[in-house]
Amino acid sequence: MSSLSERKARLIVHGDRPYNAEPPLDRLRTAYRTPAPDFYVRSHGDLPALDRDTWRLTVDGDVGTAMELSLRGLRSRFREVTVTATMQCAGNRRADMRAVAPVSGDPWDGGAIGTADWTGVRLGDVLREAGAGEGADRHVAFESHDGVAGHPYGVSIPLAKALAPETLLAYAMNGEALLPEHGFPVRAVVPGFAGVRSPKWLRRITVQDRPSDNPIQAGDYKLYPSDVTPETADPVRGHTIDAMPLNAAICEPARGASLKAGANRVRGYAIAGDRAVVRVDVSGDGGRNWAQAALEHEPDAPFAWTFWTAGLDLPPGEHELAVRAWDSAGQTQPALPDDTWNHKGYLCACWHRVRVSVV
Ligand SMILES: Nc1nc2c(c(=O)[nH]1)N[C@H]1C(S)=C(S)[C@@H](COP(=O)(O)O)O[C@H]1N2
Ligand SMILES: [Mo]
Repeated sequence: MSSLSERKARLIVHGDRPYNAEPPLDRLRTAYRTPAPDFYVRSHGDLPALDRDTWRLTVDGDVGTAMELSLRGLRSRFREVTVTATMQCAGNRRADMRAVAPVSGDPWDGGAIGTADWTGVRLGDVLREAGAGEGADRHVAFESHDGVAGHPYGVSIPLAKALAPETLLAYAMNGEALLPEHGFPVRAVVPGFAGVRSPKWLRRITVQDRPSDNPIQAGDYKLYPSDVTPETADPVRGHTIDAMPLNAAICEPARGASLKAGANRVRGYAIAGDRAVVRVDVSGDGGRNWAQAALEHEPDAPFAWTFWTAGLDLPPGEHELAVRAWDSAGQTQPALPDDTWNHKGYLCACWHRVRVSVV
């Protein structure tokens, strides 16, 4: 295994402490399953150093039998499953919103997203074994080993999503043990939800009758209207970001690329949460004319992204390429970052535009 500093050197690093980094978009587009060293890293505190042998997971709260599981116990008591799913940060593509007006947070380009085969056990199997109380108003709260401003990292998801077959306690990514920066030894993977709801470095799972009161859940990752400011933001009224919107990005050519006149290939990704991407339109003239991209999607991976490729015939000059995806409900993306701008810079899902010069 490469070292963390070797892996860091491969990525665009937004910050060292906490460590946040994303891959360049052209490299992200080379493999449907993102190799772990190329997978974006989003952390809120320092990376905890955990030991596979002494690690324990507590399952408690509104359960018939509280449990304490070792990694070996988790693996031997529950059936192993693999789910191919995309993980995406709620701040992916924030840089586009920052171009409209100032926003808080790291200026992610379109690389705060990646897809992997996640292997582990179903969270639902563990909760059923513990005898979790059922009921629509229940939530499953997670606590992790990393600390953020004096609190352990903590979030929650509704019980229904915790019991869904795609939701995992994962210990492997693309067939190998999780890397330290991706949650070793065990993390949750909640496909379709914003990455924030997939806690890394798990230590405790609690079934309860309300969402987690941890600041990450109760205060952060809320979607606000455009007229709300940091001073007026009321987290109780903000919308809790769980499911992610339809999105797409151009990975190649790169912004500012110099291209040859004539036939050019444009490639990228699109993602529609738990819906399917049914169409991707690509424009060579800022969205006046559109061409259809060819789609590439794995049949048994409803929570994984769609890769797309389009051919565009480009004349000499300065051009703005643009992409917009359509989902199975016939919905498409807003044209401009202004349309959904919010001061936290979350859920930037407008047409992705890339300026190129053609000679
Ligand atoms: N314990 C813990 N889990 C966490 C985080 C964190 O800082 N601490 N960051 C979350 C966020 S915001 C995202 S987008 C994903 C990123 O997962 P990755 O770093 O493996 O790509 O992890 C989530 N899980
Ligand atoms: Mo995130």
